[in-house]
Amino acid sequence: MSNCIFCRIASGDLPANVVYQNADVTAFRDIHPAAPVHVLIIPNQHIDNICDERAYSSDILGRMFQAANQIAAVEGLAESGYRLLLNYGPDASLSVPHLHLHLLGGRHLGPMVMPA
Ligand code: DGP
Repeated sequence: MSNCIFCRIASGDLPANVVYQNADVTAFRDIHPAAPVHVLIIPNQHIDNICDERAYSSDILGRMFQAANQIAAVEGLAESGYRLLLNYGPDASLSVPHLHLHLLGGRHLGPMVMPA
């Protein structure tokens, strides 16, 4: 999708700090990092979000998680640990309508959800 920023990053049309890319996925550092390591893993093909049927018509979710785990190891997080996070909808503050997985680590990440 030509007007999707993450499609444009995956195609190389828009600059980003890309840390990993293969035929299926691209991973790049988040522009607003919430942790010392904050990488976004996206499918190269446009998939709107986790409710999009296209997320399930291939093994793209598995490939995204596999890439995330490989990147975590390269980033030195294998022993200290890390968090994989996927937002959907306004309550989760989803802001970019292209499926993406957040890889966060490099410090203690605290509680999974901010207490109410
Ligand atoms: P989410 O809230 O799950 O939709 O997170 C989207 C993330 O994408 C957010 O943490 C900021 C990041 N982001 C948005 N635009 C860009 C961009 O142009 N480049 C990079 N590297 N990250 C972006």
